[in-house]
Amino acid sequence: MSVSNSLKKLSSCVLIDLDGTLINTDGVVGDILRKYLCKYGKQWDGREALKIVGKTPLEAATTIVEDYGLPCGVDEFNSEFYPLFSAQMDKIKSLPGANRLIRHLKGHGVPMALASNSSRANIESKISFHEGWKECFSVIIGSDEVSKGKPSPDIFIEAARKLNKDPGECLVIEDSVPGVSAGKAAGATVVAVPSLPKQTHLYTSADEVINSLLDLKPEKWGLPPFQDWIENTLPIDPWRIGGPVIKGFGRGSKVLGIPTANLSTKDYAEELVEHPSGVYFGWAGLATRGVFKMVMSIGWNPYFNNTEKTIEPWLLHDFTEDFYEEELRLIIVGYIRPEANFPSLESLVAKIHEDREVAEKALDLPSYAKFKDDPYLTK
Ligand code: ADP
Ligand code: RBF
Ligand code: MG
Repeated sequence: MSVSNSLKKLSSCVLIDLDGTLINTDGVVGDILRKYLCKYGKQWDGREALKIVGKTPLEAATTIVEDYGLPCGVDEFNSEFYPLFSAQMDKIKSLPGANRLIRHLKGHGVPMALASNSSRANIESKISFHEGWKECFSVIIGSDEVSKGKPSPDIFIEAARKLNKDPGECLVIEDSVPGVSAGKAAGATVVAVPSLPKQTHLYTSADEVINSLLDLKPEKWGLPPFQDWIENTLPIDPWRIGGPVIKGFGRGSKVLGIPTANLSTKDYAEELVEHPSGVYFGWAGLATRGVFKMVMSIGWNPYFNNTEKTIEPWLLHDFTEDFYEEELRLIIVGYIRPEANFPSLESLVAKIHEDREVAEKALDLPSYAKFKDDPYLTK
């Protein structure tokens, strides 16, 4: 999957997809379709999302009309869907790390093109809600400006041409399978950031598959490195979550020797979209016991291949008893790494202990230490 260093082409510019890569369009589309399909007595099945990711608007509409057997034509569907979608466009949020990435590249003078299967007019409307984005792109190109949308390479070839670059000098960043195919067919280097979980196996033609934009290492592709990592940690906007400690799979202490006090993910569905799965750290408060350093995983635990996402903080303190059902408060202040799979339980455990050391040390840095006294932890 990853190319060896000797074969690796260095990039001097970036061609980036919009929906699912920089913004969470699927969230809003899903909300609209859920209500819209009700009208026809149908139920929106999140799994359909897989089929429409990366398609042109016409293809996506055709798929929905056919799959749900709607008694309307594609044109009628579009004429009803688009006004609903336009009215909600301001609610489409940027994805984790999107702002950081484009501001970093812009700041270093890296030429950037926005290359999307959506129409030019739609792209312009969507990015108008994100301050400063339009100015970051010297080229914007939609599928209505070339003869064929992705997976055809046309969009990326045209974007490169307008940047006066050879596609081979371009790094494409894409969330969808058709987008990755388009980038490779154009001759570009492609980093995939799948927008749907557990789909890595579908992206074998990409040069690299990363979990979120937070994991992009621009220097791997000849672009300027991010400078915001501090001692192997990436500061994030502090994220406060809390609730009663719930039962997990009973594996933490038993199988790994690492107890994790699980929190319910139910109340945090929306915020979890804004925070990719991965290993994070911060401070944990238990009203009657105090405030402790904490390192945690959020996600599906690839080694165990869970079907449900879990939130699992390991409090860095020896407790003499369990504290199930007690109110646990967390302030998550930094990111360490994506979740990974491991060849053995020992190597998973060793990695978690490495995470613990990174977190323990980082939390003494003033910029992270100051949150220890936050009233949210114990109130
Ligand atoms: P579960 O799968 O139910 O989460 P674990 O084996 O992971 O079970 O154990 C977690 C429980 O252990 C927590 O809910 C908490 O009550 C207790 N516990 C004891 N020490 C710690 C610690 N240092 N960090 C987190 N939880 C701890
Ligand atoms: N599980 C994984 O499958 N992959 C990981 O990379 C991973 N990293 C973790 C990092 C930390 C700091 C912690 C506390 C847990 C991590 N786990 C990971 C989760 C571990 O599998 C989980 O806590 C146990 O399965 C208990 O439910
Ligand atoms: Mg646990």
